[in-house]
Amino acid sequence: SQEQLAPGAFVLRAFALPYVQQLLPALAAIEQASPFRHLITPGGFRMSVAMTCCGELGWTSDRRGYRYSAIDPDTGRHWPPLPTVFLQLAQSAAAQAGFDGFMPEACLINRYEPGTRLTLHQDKDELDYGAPIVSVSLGIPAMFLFGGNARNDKAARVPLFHGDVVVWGGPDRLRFHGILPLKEAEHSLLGRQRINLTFRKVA
Ligand code: MD3
Ligand code: FE
Repeated sequence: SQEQLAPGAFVLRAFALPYVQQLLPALAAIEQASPFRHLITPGGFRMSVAMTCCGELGWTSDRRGYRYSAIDPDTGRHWPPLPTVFLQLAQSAAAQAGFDGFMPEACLINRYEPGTRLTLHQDKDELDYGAPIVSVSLGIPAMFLFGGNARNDKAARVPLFHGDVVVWGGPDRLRFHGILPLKEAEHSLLGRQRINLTFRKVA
């Protein structure tokens, strides 16, 4: 099923389910090469979400700022390449929402446990706001906050479940968004965690 949250935001319920069996081993290999870590924000706070990346570029943060980098600062090596199954999933979801030819350079992988949250923010570290963002939810459910173009605009709440894919297009690219603290839960394949894959074209 397909729901439209806004002119450029489409929820593809359960779209990733046929890919899960291939996604999980690919994820395990990435995690082994570039382990999850809690980044420090430029303001000096440790993020409660644990992150890693794959693809040509990865998103990272430290006291000096947020940026994309070809090198994982924790390993000193390139981020692991984007697995073929990741690319296939991202491209077919984008095409389903009307974005043909999506070529993501970066896949940010966020790991949430019960209690973990992501405060309301904008994604402004990419240069190409024309390309969509594709996000894949795996594991325990989360409540996504979909705000407006100003921080104080009232945010809609959208529950996201295992296998859901959201495609965020042009006009909604700069909306404030976040994740409420996750409720205690356990998923049969992923245990007490939610994994979110976010595919982006950066430049
Ligand atoms: C809507 N991640 O990594 S993904 C992030 O579930 C991030 O881990 C959330 O926000 C997560 O920056 C949400 C979906 C998402 C990503 C970017 C957006 C939604 C967006 C940019 C604009 C509007
Ligand atoms: Fe974001």
